[in-house]
Amino acid sequence: MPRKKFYITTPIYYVNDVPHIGHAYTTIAADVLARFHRLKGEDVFFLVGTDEHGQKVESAAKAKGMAPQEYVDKVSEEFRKAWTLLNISSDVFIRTTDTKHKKVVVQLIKKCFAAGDIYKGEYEGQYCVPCESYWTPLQLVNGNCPTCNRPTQALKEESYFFRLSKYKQQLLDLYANNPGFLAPGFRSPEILSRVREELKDLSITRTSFHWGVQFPVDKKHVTYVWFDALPNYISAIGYPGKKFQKFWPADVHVVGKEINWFHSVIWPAMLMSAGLQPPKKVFAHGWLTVNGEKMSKSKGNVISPQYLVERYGVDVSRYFLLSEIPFGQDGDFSEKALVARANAELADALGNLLQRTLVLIEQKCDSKIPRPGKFSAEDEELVKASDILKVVDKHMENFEFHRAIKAIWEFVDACNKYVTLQAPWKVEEKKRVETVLYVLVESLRLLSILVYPFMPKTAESLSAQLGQKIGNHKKLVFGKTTKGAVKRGEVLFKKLEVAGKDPFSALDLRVARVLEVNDHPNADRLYVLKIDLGTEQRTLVAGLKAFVPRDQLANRLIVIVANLKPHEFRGVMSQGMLLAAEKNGKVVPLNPVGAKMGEHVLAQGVASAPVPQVSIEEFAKIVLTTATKEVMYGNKKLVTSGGAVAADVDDGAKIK
Ligand code: ME8
Repeated sequence: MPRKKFYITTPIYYVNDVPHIGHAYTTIAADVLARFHRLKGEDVFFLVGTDEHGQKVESAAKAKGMAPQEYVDKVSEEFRKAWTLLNISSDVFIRTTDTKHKKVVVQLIKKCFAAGDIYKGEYEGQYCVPCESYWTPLQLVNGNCPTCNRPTQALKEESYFFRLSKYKQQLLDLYANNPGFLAPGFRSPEILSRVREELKDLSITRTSFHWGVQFPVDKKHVTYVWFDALPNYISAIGYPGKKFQKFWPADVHVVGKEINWFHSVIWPAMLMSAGLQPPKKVFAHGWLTVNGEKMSKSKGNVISPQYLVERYGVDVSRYFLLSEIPFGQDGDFSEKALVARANAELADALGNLLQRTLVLIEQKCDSKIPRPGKFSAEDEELVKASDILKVVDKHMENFEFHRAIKAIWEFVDACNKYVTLQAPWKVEEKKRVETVLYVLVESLRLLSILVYPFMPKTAESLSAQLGQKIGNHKKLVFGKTTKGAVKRGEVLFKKLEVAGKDPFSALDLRVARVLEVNDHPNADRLYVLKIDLGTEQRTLVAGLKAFVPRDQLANRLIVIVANLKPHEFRGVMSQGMLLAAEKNGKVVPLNPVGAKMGEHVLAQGVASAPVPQVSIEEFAKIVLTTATKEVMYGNKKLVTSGGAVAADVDDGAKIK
């Protein structure tokens, strides 16, 4: 019997933005499924990648003064790095600028053309440039784009169309014959009614920009970004070759709800036109907010995968995102909730269970896993409680990660209760002690397999500390013959704290280089600076014009509050604040002597744990001053790798 195959994909993310927690959320969920299906013994193919063409990307490259290819190479690499950080076990990272991919796009378009499904027409409509979407007057919200709420523009251009309307009945049949196709189920009524009522032909080419796949039917045209992006799911598995024959149709495309229409309607219709099978399922999950707010660059509350991993660790972040929010629903990411869950469920429940068990085996059995004696009723009860694979499997099949985790943690709780009640440290009879400890080791071995998809590193450490190799689902049966010696290593989870206790630790002070100094268009006393943080460029507004000549600012290093809530100064948004020292009417920017661009500025002896954002009021409570021309936080110096941060003013200056 050949192994069952499982082909799972994430969206390919646009490279006009750097990776953030929203992208991480989808990708982690898909990774958990991929790992779960590997444990089931299936032949898994897991695809991730980047969407690199289109007007948005062309404009983003231009804004950075880079050639499009150079720009997409750079940002695509950031996604790759983020997925390595988050321990994503993808098989292929597809890029739409790959030559092989572009060939498949052309092949697919030719097939649709040959089927009579592509024709030339004229497109007229309200167009949203950032979203690359035309909208009908009915779809606009107060005249603005319904997705991003920005103004749209009336546009008319020659365009090729895809006969989407022709596939109405076939699409409705697809949904009717495959009840699991539109998932989660509560999203299907909206798709069904839109397909029934508003299925129009789709404009699939543009002439207004160049960065994309040339349209094979007419070289003046560039292929619309979705007609270029969606085929990644077949180009990545070598359409029309052997791998494609083996893995297509995809078992599931995991996407965010805002791109459900493209995946559930347009993509199957394209495939039908080309004579190919539609995927088996599109799962559209909900939207994440951060502390109750929509994430946005201008709000400055975007959380990066690096931040998550550095601050909380990869497994804690993975666990939290999937245990907290029912997949499919909208949900909120809050660091307070993360810390509470991590401490209770990970450090206290799972971490302590392992720790207690290992210490007892060291003390009572010289680190060797003992042979069990006869099982008591309580032992048998725990064995029964360990038999949860079926339940977990059912939840995973339904994409209900939070339920799967809950079922696993019920077992963790049962184990903890068991240790407390059996209290092996008090028991006299040696065989009974050994039996209890054996039951615990075996339970933890099962847990290592159960938690593996969610927290692979933790699972590996857990099984290594038990002296075992991590198993698959075949090994997920409570046995009586597990042998070996335990090897206590690092604790699985350290206790976390919500931000630092010292208010300074919430700050993200960083060294930046000034690239440009311009006058503020609407304010006499303000400069508008363009600065470089190494990882990104930003705009800052600074009230220095009366104090510092332009040429003394240009190209020098400064210190900024990088996580200050962005603020608009007379029409110019300042993304952070330059720090300067003021005393007796003299104002000088802080001087990070010998520092490197982008590095963090710390207060000696204060742990740094920057939060995503601080308000100006919070910042104002943190008093910084100067002593002997150095910048101080209380009696602690502000430092970089170059030493103390300097400010050429008298002692006791105010820093702001
Ligand atoms: O749409 N909450 O790319 P994209 C949850 N290139 N998920 C979020 C999120 C949030 N706040 N923000 C983003 C595109 N996502 C196209 C896809 S596929 C052939 C082409 C996740 O960079 C979610 O998965 O805008 C969403 O669908 C995706 O990122 C959008 O990524």
